[in-house]
Amino acid sequence: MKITEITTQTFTYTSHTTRDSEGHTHPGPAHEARQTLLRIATDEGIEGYAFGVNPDVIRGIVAPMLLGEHPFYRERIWQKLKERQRLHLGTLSDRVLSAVDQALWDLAGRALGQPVYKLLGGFRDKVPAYASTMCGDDLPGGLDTPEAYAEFALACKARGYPAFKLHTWQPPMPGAPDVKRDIAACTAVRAAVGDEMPLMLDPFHYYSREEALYLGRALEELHYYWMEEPMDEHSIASYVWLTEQLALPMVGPETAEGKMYTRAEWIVRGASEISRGGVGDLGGITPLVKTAHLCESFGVRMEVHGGGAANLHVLCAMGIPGEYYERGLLHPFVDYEQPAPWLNALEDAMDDEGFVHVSQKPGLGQEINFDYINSHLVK
Ligand code: XYH
Ligand code: MG
Repeated sequence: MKITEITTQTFTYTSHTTRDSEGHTHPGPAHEARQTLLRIATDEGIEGYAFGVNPDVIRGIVAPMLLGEHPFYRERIWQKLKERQRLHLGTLSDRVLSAVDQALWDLAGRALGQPVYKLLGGFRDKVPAYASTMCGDDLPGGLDTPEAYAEFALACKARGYPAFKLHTWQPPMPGAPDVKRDIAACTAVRAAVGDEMPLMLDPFHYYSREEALYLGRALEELHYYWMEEPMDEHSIASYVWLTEQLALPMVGPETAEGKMYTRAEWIVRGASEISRGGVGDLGGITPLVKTAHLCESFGVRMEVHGGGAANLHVLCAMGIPGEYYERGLLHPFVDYEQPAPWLNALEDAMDDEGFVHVSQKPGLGQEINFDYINSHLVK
């Protein structure tokens, strides 16, 4: 089998979320947005798909490297793309590698008639989800006050979520960042849901050591389950210092570049108790599985960053399983139970007990609406 064609299709859809100047998502007025489908085709008629690539990078860098390759040689392809990144980091990002790797895993599953997690070595078929909120805002009735977070946490608990993670207020929101306001929101949520529900905080990502310590000590008093990325993750020494001061587990790194290599450095230096990574951060399913095995070798749990089919398949194939599937980002004004316009079904439908079930369909199991895509193509 050989890769004979790599194409992209960019299409429009109506979005109800916007991004602020820092890139955080919030509810927003309906507006036209664009998405891109990556398609990898072979001489045997089997195809693999993924979403969210830059067509120019696929056409200019990726396609010339992959055409003629056997699509099952994912490790060789991923290594070649990783090496090519060195002088192309501005274009050949980990997110591009992630989409290409996901499409190759999807293709293999479709070719062999198996869901990806069973190709990886299945461990479980469902994962408990935690509710992961959008960042705070100033929308009346949104996530604009500590009481609003408490009310939303109760709604998520009633929906069946076994755990709840706050992303609190970030710049450019007025008054952000504010450690005391973060603590007020965490206190209100704990008071609302009671002492048993696991609660986590993912605050402003650039607090000082002193602010992060002050915040962590407050979360210990509130019996929070973990804290994530309170400081710049490029300073491993700061996280080593913080973990030495706190019993509260630190989870990371999430956004620090460097794939599984960075996760290895954090583990050997004791910068966090729980590791973290997702297909988007690490460059695909292939490196995320490498990282899961690295963590297992050190007896370290890895909490997977972000939702989506690819992350869910890896979560269902982990020997030391990440405890939760991150479902979100959620907000009182956003109906998360509606699938994306280009999919016929949610990738992460959750049952009443708070479990997300991995697809048993071949490949990644995304139910792609090709008719929708073809009728909304950008000319
Ligand atoms: O919006 O800054 C953010 C968050 O970082 C979010 O995008 C990300 O999904 C996360 O932190 N998840 O834990
Ligand atoms: Mg995070």
